[in-house]
Amino acid sequence: SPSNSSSSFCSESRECLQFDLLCRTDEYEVRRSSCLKWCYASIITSLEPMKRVSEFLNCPKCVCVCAGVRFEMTAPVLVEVPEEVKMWEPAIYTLSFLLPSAYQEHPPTPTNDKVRLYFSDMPDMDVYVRSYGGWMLSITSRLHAHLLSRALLRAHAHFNHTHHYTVGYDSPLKLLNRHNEVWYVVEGDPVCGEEHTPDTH
Ligand SMILES: *[C@@H]1O[C@H](CO)[C@@H](O)[C@H](O)[C@H]1NC(C)=O
Ligand SMILES: CC(=O)N[C@H]1CO[C@H](CO)[C@@H](O)[C@@H]1O
Repeated sequence: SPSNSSSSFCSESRECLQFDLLCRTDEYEVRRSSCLKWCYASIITSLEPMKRVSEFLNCPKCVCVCAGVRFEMTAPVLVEVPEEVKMWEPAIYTLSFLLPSAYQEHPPTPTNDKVRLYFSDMPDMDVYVRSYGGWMLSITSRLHAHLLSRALLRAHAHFNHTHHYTVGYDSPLKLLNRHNEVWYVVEGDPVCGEEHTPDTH
């Protein structure tokens, strides 16, 4: 289930996604998160999609309305970004946030909000993660996705190339020590690089 804030970068939300750290290299981490319910909305936009994330994270007192129910925000907020899109071209981005633990068992019934919202189970998932600080703009997010994919190719790690996730933890009100991530979904066995694998002999 979601955990209450524990990791250092989970500083603003009471509940954050819990994960197991499988391994870490100088360039990325491999994490495993278990199957949980997320609230998500697909938006077609040519606007800076990260602006939408900021709007998502900037709701009063960190409460968001999903399916007519007001939730205290959890972290992180995920944006699924298709790889093939050229910047500023309209594209479908899917924004998701983790349902608080109180709603994991019985999510509310989706209603017709302005943005149509859905609930879904995200399956157990291993992801390659690169973290960065500062403000999450499309251009920085794409740069870090590019750097992560380069590192993964060098490591001969297999991952799903059709999309990456842009991952935000902080509301726009937080000015210092901001934490953002990009994720690629692991395909096959996670690759960590020999020197850093925990069970190296
Ligand atoms: C990669 O992700 C896309 C979109 O989620 C999915 O349709 C596709 O099946 C995935 N590819 C593999 C090999 O799992
Ligand atoms: C998973 C977990 O421990 N959730 C708890 C987080 O904190 C709230 C309020 O303090 C509890 O109600 C949850 O059970």
